[in-house]
Amino acid sequence: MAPETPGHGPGGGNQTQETLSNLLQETRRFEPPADLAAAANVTASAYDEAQRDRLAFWERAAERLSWADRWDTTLEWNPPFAKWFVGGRLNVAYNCVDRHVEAGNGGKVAYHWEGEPEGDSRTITYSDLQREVSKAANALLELGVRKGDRVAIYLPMIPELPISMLACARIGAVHSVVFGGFSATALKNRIDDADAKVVITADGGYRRNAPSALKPTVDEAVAECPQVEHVLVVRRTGQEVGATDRDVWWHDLVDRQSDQHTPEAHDAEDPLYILYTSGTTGKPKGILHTGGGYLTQTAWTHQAVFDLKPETDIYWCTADIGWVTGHSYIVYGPLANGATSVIYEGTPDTPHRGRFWEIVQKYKITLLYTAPTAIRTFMKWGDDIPAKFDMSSLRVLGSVGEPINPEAYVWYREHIGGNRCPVVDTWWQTETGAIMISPLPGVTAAKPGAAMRPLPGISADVVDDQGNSVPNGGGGFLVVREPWPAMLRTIWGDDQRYIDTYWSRFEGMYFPGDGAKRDEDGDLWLLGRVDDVMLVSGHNISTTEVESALVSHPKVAEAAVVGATDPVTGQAIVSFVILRGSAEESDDIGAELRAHVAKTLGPIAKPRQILVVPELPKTRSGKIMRRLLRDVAENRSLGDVTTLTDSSVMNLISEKLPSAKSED
Ligand code: 6R9
Repeated sequence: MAPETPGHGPGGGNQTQETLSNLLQETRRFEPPADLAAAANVTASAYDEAQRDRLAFWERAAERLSWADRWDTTLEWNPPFAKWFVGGRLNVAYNCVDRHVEAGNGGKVAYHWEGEPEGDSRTITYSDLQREVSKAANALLELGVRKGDRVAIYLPMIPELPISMLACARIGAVHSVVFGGFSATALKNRIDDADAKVVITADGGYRRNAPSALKPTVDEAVAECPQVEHVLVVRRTGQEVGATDRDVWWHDLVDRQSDQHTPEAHDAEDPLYILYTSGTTGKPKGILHTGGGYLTQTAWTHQAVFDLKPETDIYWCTADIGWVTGHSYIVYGPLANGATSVIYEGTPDTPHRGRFWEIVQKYKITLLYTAPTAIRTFMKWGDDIPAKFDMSSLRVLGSVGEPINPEAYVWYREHIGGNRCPVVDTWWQTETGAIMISPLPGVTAAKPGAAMRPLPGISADVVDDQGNSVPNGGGGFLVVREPWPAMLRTIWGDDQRYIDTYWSRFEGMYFPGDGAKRDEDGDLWLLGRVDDVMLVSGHNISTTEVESALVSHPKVAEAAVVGATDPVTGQAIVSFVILRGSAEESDDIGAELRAHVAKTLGPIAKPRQILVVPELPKTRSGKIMRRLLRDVAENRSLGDVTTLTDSSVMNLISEKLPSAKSED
């Protein structure tokens, strides 16, 4: 979701001394638990080591993997094109699967898979995974897939999804996973852009207590994709599927394959996968990742940020594998580390709103990684739901996807983590491939809402409009100054767009499109997309700070704010809020919340309007789409709604604004 037009952002080009206001003051601190700190995988010395010699630090991280041939050059940097571990050769699937079996851990569980229908579960050991991946690799070879070919994967959250990805990685084919909620047009565009010759899908998956079909969408998409030679179909729901002459059932083809396959080593810089960003507008960008650097950083960060102890931890990342979080922290990072993970197919409210906590209790999850959108939903549903479950197994909690409001962080810490577990707020992107900015659970005295410091080996900074570092207490643009192993290598088929989108705003720096501030202690706070920044009476105010102030009111579960044109102040702040389950909507809630924001952040940030709404528009990966709220607030007809999860939400919101009309 990086900007299409670098140069948009705080200041709108008309720069004053202040790039982005720093309004929110937060004094709460959470020290790492002493026992965790004493046994932590990574200690404070890692920062010094990486500081002394960044490349040597990443070499040591790469040495955690098994290489067929060691690299001769750690980094080849022809800005903005990076190559890591040049000359090195490895097989990513071997690293994720076979080497654990060879080390005697074949009986260890790789995945506890939990289907949405209760009681529908599967346990997959590393030996099972080795056999399944080998069979799938042999099947792809039989279908004519060769090294470098692209395979589109459009599957629900079932074991065949990671198995398919690993089968591609094993033979050197490039996977392009398309989130199972995307439309036929979106799927077709992605198949075309990557020129995929095989599509792997299923009849359907389970969602909200019902089978939800996938195959008809694939049929519609591939009808217009002559380059697709085969469609490999997993039977999951048993729904009727229309058969075409390109279709082949997974159980017919894969089940009869040999479960032996010898992985060959691939170049560290051979493509591993393409993943289209969850961008809100424009042609999707195919973010290209390669094997060696990507696996190095996902594996290192996963054991560092979650303090993973593979022998004892049970880890659960609730993301969909269709997003980068699932690629890096359900599939590649955890498997490279030999972890035991849980994969859950369904939604958090099926068959009841305690499903997540029931899963935590059932598998005795120790490490949990989820998103602010989910945490705010749980806050809205009420504290009594998680209270019914035994979650004493948990020891580290993670957050990713959006800035986490301090109040949501504290709620997560208290109601899920029993005030015992550190919360790590991890900032990164599809483009960065792996976590970049995050606390370390055994080192950092964390502040609620702050991603804190760049991880060892990462040179992130906050700069002003001219690209100069802002002093402590200042806000501006987040940038990365040095290449990192898991960075995107380019946009698939479009080097120029890669240069324009990420490397043109600031000379020699990667610009992710996010705003940030560096507080008085030098710690980093992410402030949302710079395109969303509001310009009120000459001040650049981030949506994040105002939203966090609203969420800090006991009646508010979730908030989204936008700047709407205002004759007096340039832009005025319009807020959309969802109340907590326990709060009643009263006539004076608007006045109460406006006063609360003014008191928390100062009068400059006081919203002009507060609208209580039942839902907020979100992307399919759960990020608030402020652009559409801006359309509502400014009485415009709605822009592109194709990436919205549920377009009826916009009608519900428009009804709340008497003067606004939605033409959706
Ligand atoms: C991993 C992922 C990337 C964008 C990113 C930023 C936002 C993600 C965040 C965060 C604040 C965090 N974002 N994590 N903002 N704090 N901890 O989400 O990838 O789907 O590509 O989105 O998400 O705006 O630029 P992706």
